[in-house]
Amino acid sequence: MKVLILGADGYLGWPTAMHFSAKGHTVLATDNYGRRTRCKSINAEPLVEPLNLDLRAKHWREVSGKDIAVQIGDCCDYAWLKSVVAEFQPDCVVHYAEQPSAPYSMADQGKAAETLQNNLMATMNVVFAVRDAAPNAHIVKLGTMGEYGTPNIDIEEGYLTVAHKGREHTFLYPKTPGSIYHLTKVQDSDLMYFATRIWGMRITDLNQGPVYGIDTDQTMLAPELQTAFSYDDVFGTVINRFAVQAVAGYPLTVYGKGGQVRGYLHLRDTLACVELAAENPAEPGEFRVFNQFTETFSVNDIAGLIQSVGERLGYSVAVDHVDNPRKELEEHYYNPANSNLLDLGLQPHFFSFETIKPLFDFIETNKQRIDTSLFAPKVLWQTGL
Ligand code: USQ
Repeated sequence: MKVLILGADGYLGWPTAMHFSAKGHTVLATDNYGRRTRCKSINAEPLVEPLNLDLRAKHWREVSGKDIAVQIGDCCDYAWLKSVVAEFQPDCVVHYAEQPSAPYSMADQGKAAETLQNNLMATMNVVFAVRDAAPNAHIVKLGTMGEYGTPNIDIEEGYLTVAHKGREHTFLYPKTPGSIYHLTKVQDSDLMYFATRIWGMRITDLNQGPVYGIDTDQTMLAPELQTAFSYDDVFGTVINRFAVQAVAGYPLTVYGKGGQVRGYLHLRDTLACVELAAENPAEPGEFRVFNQFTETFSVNDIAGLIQSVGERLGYSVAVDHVDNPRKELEEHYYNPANSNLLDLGLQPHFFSFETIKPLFDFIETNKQRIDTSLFAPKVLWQTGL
């Protein structure tokens, strides 16, 4: 397959590019380095800032003998994006090119507007570029489990059949997002569903939970192939943050009561899921939704798991409950379905000492770079930064 990866400089994007390349696909990796700009703008550098894409592609060539082509550009620039799609003629477009942080989107009006502008414009441009320049290509789009929120009924995969006054209809599952960022993902989903119904496009929406881990078969091959790893309160996800806090000897920052449940997955499983979606494309006119996580945990569960792994590795790990900066339910029903990817053959890497130890090893190696001022949450959902 010819696979176009949009947002290839991110935590998920670069490992995805190497994964497809390792499997023998032809990969074009693009990014506008927006993640780097945003991290710098809030003084929240990753634990290790990776090499730029050209240099990483060069190292990948040396290590694997395979090429990843790189183009730097912004998906909000339609002329650029359309020319990339027209020239490359992808079979599959993996779309990660969004502002991915809920706290960032809640910091102030400017960052909320930037998130809306970037995410909605990028997705609209991807849809039009594929429709007009490579109409048979399959779009694999990163959505989020947070689109659903935490409703008091089971969460299905994408759709809900509603019985009303003796008749039935199947709709996109009703969404209750909890941040401006998550709201943009809901709006993306509506736009893409529209594109499949009206223009017969082929789109898979991967509603992913928070990802953790640093190691994949390819990132482990050389330090130069590392991906971006954030642990700050804005761009870091909770399991990665807790692992860094454990290594730094900082009490784990459980927000509020810690009963918030989400669906989690290891970085390795993100790659497997995206590959499964790409290799089993949606049909023309089909808007396919997969809930992309492997197991559910409350924040308290995660704190306990990180504490036990950390203590087994010789760290002394305390758990703190800090005032919740977000507006979210801290005790709630949560029962999301996730059988679609398992049915396609996903074999999960569940949380365990073995799956989490490489993360602790990576953090220990870079321990001197940890900035403990990045641990406490600073963005309040009610008042911003
Ligand atoms: N949390 C803590 N302590 C922390 C950090 C987070 O208790 O130090 C809690 C949050 O309040 C939340 C849960 O942990 O209840 C998950 O937070 P998170 O920061 O790991 O994840 P979130 O902000 O929801 O966003 C992340 C990614 C986003 C992705 C989303 C999937 O940044 O790109 O879409 O996970 S999901 O959460 O399913 O919407």
